[in-house]
Amino acid sequence: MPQLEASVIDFQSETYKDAYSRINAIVIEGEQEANENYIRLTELLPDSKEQLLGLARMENRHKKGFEACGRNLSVAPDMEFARQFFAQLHQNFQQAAAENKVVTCLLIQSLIIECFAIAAYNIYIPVADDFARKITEGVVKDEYTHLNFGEEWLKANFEASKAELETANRQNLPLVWQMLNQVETDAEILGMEKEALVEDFMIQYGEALGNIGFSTREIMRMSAMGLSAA
Ligand code: PL3
Ligand code: FE2
Ligand code: FE2
Repeated sequence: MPQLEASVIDFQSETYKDAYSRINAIVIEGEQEANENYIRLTELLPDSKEQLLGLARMENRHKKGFEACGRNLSVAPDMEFARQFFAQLHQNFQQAAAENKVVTCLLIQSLIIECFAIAAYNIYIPVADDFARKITEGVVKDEYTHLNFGEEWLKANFEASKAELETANRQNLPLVWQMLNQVETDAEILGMEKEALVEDFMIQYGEALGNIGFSTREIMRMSAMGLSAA
């Protein structure tokens, strides 16, 4: 089924607003956790403190933007659903941070979560209402700079990070496919196809792994980790 066009979507229907209450909450929670994760990373990477605080401030702005998108449609975000949605990834980040595993933290936040966000926002933009489209277009530009922060650091420390990156990828990427399955139905109501989300994610994530220094063969193996079970 091709992507729906924004012009045929009824943004005020109960079906749309019900699905939006969960997707909007996920995005708000994701931006909130991203804010906290970059602040936490300042303790692991004190030399990059100012830059990380800048990223954290952007995440806070993104959160406010998406809260406005929900209000604009008179939708109350289901934050409890969203906290559950991120629980496992959240716990993995917390545990890695407690163990000072900066490579794992960067993989979870700057690669996986940012690529997930970029894919979701890119696919959402053509089917969003006018208000949300403008907000999301501004946000997605910032997300590329967050992804770039992780890429640059991991590229500069590639040989020392490689083994930990592969382990962290194996532990965390399957969670993304599970998360996508959980929102598949709601995303479709918003006009977003799961296949398009998977494809865009694989492109962003594969490119990121290539920029860091992985070979094409390694990228193929890593970026499909856990996908067959999804
Ligand atoms: C980090 O800057 C942002 C983290 C947000 C993560 C969002 C993941 C969204 C996945 C849900 C798929 C539907 C997207 C809807 C777009 C508004
Ligand atoms: Fe963000
Ligand atoms: Fe971000």
